[in-house]
Amino acid sequence: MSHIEAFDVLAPNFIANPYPFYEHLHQSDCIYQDAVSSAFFVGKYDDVKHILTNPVFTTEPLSERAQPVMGGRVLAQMEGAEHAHKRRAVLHGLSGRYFKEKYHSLISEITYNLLQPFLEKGEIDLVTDFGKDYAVLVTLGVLGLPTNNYRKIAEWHTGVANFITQLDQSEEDREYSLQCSQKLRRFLLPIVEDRRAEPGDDLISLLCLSDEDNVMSSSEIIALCLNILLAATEPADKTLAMLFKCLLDDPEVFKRVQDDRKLIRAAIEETLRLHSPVQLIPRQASIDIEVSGVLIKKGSLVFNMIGAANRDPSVFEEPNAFKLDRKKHTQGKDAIKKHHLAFGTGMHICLGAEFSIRQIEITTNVLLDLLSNMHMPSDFHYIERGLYTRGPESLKLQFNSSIISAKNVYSSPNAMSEG
Ligand code: 2IO
Repeated sequence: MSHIEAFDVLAPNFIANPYPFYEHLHQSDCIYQDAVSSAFFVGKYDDVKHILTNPVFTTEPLSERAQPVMGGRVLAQMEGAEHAHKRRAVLHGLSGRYFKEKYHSLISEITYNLLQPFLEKGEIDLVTDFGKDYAVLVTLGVLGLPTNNYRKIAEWHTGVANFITQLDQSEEDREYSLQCSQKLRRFLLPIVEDRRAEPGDDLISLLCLSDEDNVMSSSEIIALCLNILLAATEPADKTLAMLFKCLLDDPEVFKRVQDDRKLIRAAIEETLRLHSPVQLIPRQASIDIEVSGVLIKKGSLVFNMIGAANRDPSVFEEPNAFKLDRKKHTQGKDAIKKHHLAFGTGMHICLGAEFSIRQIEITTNVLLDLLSNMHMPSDFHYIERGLYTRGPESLKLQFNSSIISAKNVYSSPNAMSEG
């Protein structure tokens, strides 16, 4: 193992821009062990992939990081029959069939409704005016939860998310996060019980109904709901805003995507690789084990640095460049190997991956339809935030819009559903 300068993941310069550090990790070709916490930081693509697909590395860190605010175990902490059954139930509720029947029109309507008040102004902040509400509303829609009080739910969700993603929370903030979690669970309990008695066609009802031999208790369903609320909401506004930042930074790419909407998917995938909204995936070694010549002792905390692995120069040519055609150039048997790790990999690979790409694709289509001549104001100061989950703090856009055509296309509930 070659040597690497000490670094501090909580230091302001690391948080402001972790990518130079990641580059350094790749250059020194090593796994870094923090002297203070003795945690390992893994940045090489092959090492991260190896760790995430090897069950010797467990998801035990989540029992401290997530379980207290989830009110139970998250899917990533489960295995065997329980994992298979619950994962299948959620995947079913997010499947293509429901997407066509419900989610497609739900997502385009939410997008249009949130956009509508800004169309005349010709200006919107894609994160603070749009993305935060958008992310919560889509998740609430999928779960079939009422949206009249969605700002409250968003507030509770933020409290819960902070517990998990802020590595240096104060005692006071932790207490607040736990209160948010409790409020969310109190809000969900009567709804889950109602759905059990009188099922509808939403995801909570599907979870109540799924598989007679494996009936889930209300507290299990509530923990799953909190898991879904977090996993679906937290990365959504970040991915959308990062995508538009990438498009706006490269007018040629923007025009190609604008003119050929089939390219939106490739643009989303490349955004996820280059600006992974989930930057860290923690694991714990359950035995002494060597990775790339480094001994990782039993019980060690291992941070898989997704943001680094996805820019590994030995896997991705010109790793810091946004290339719309990247996938085309990684054909053959290496194609799978070279897929980015933004959704993780192995048995706990994100179950919402396909749903989330379709979600962002629909919203991007609506934005491209309604807003023309999009640009960031010249005095806009761009800042990214976050170490565990990361994204733009704000993304100011100015544009021209055609309100008349917008109303015709998006205000009727069935206008966007596919035949
Ligand atoms: C509770 C970090 C937003 C998940 C999670 C820590 C478990 C799991 C993930 C993603 C994204 C969140 N891990 N979703 O990385 O459910």
